[in-house]
Amino acid sequence: MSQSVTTLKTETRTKPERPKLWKVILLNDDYTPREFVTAVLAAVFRMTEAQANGVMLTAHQKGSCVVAVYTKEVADQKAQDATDYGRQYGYPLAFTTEREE
Ligand code: TYC
Repeated sequence: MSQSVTTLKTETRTKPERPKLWKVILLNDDYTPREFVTAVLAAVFRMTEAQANGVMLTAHQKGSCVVAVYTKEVADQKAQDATDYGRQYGYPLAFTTEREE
């Protein structure tokens, strides 16, 4: 009589983790000209002038505005680039990053 071997395979499926995302946040200040903020947003975050103007106005009126969401490395780099841009012209323009819930 031939022998047969049965093996049972258990497969554990784990849902792939969603990559954690980070928000880039624009902070209002009293000194940076509005047009400059709009230009930086358009250049660094590849927004249209109209989109950039809307984000600038929200930060101006509310104190801050979420600009975009990226992986941590990209968010940190963009926030740094945009902040540096203002610094080059002597403006206190500031961007921060915050983990998305
Ligand atoms: N509040 C600035 C002004 O009145 C304009 C400004 C808007 C600056 C948004 C920063 O994130 C900002 N000139």
